Amino acid sequence: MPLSHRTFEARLAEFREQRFGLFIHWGLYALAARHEWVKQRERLTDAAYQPYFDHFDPDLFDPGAWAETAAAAGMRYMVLTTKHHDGFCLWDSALTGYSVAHTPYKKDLVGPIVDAFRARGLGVGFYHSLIDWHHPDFPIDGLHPQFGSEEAPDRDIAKYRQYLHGQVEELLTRYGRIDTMWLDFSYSTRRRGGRLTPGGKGAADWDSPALLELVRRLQPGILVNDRLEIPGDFVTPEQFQPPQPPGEVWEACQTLDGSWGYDRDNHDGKPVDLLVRMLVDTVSKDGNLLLNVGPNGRGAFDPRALETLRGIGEWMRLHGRSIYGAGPSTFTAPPDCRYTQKGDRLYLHLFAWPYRHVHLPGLAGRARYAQLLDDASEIRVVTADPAVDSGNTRLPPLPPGTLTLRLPVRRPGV
Ligand code: JFZ
Repeated sequence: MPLSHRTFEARLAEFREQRFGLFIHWGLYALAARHEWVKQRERLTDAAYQPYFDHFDPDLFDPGAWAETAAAAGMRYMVLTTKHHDGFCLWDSALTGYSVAHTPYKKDLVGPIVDAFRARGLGVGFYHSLIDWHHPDFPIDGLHPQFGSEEAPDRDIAKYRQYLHGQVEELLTRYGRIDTMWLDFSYSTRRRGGRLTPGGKGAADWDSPALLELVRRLQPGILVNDRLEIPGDFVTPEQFQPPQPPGEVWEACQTLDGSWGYDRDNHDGKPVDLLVRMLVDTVSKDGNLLLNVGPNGRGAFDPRALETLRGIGEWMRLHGRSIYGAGPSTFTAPPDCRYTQKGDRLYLHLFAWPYRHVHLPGLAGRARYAQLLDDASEIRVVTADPAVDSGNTRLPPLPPGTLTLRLPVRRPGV
C-alpha cells in the first residue's frame, strides 16, 4: 500500500513533539544475558555462538505488553534493533538463513512489534547494524569476533554492500510507514570519539550516499541518524548528556543499566530521578531522549526495567506537559535548575532544592522567589517518588526533585 505523503518538516515537528522514545535491543545476545557485544567481547566463533540461535524461542514475547509499558512510561515512539552486529535478523529476510525464521520460534518478530506499537499510537523506527560479524563477505576488522584473522582474500565488499542495501530495502518496504532509520555504525565515528568524519572507511564500504538515497526514496520524510559517516538528520550522543545544546537536531540514547542488550547480573540500574533529570536536561537543550530496554531471551522486560519505567511514567503523568513539544527557554535557568518552555509557559525544573537564594530572571533573593511562587498559576512540587507529590503549593523541606511552575512568561522589561 503506497505511503501517504509526509513532508520532512512535518516529521521533524512530530519528532520534537514526541521528545521521549523507547530503544529496544533484542536478539540472540539476550540468551547470553550478558551484553549485546558478547560475541565480540568473548571472541565467540560462529559455532560457539550457534547454541543461542538453536535455542531462540521467546515464549513470553508479547509486543502488546511492550507497547503498553512504553506508552504508560510516557514514551511516544520506539526504535527496534532489526539486526545488531551479530548479524541475526528479527524478520524473515530473503537474503539470509540467519534469521528468526530458521530458529525454533520461526515467526516474524518485526511485524508484530511494529503493529503493536502503532496500534498504541507510538511512532516506529528501525535500528539496523551496518556491521555484520556473521556475513561471509563482511570485511574482518578490529572489532570482529575472529579478531586477528587476516582479511580473507575472497571477502567481497561489493557483495556485502549489496546485502546491506537489500536488507534495508526489505525492512522499508514490508512494514508500512517507518518514522526513523537508526543505522549503526561506521568506523571513523568510533575511532574519532563518535564524531563524524565524512567519507571515511565506512562510507566507502557501505556506499553511504547510495544507502541514504535508498532510505529516503523508500520512506519519504523519514529521519535518518548520523552514523553512516555522512551527515544525517539528527546526531546521536550515546550514554552522555552534552553539556551544551548541540545546535542541531539531536537525540540522546541511554541505557537503564549500562548495557543495551539484556544483562541478567547487572544491578547498576539508573534511579528514576536521574533518568527524569536526563530527560528534562535533554529537552531543555532541544533534544529527544531514547531510553533503552533489552528484553530477555524469553521476550519479556526484566522486572527491574518495568519498575523503573513505571516510576518514570508516574512523573510523566504529572509533568509530561513540560516535555512534549517543549524545548529550551529564552531565559537562562538558575543554578541546579533547567527551564523547558512551551509557548508562553515556562517550566522551572529544580534539580537541587533551593535552600539558599535562587536568582530568577528579573527576580533575586528568596523573598522575590516566594513572590514568583505566589505569581505562579500552578505549583507542583514533585520528587521521583510520586507518593511525595500531593499537589503542594508551598515549599516544604523536600529532597531534591522537580518543581514545575506554570506561569505566564513575562518578557524582561514588560
Ligand atoms: C553502538 C553499538 O555498538 C552498541 O551495541 C549499541 O547498539 C549502541 C546504541 O550503538 O555503540 C556505539 C557506536 C558508536 C560509538 C560508540 C558506541 N562511537 O562512535 O563512539
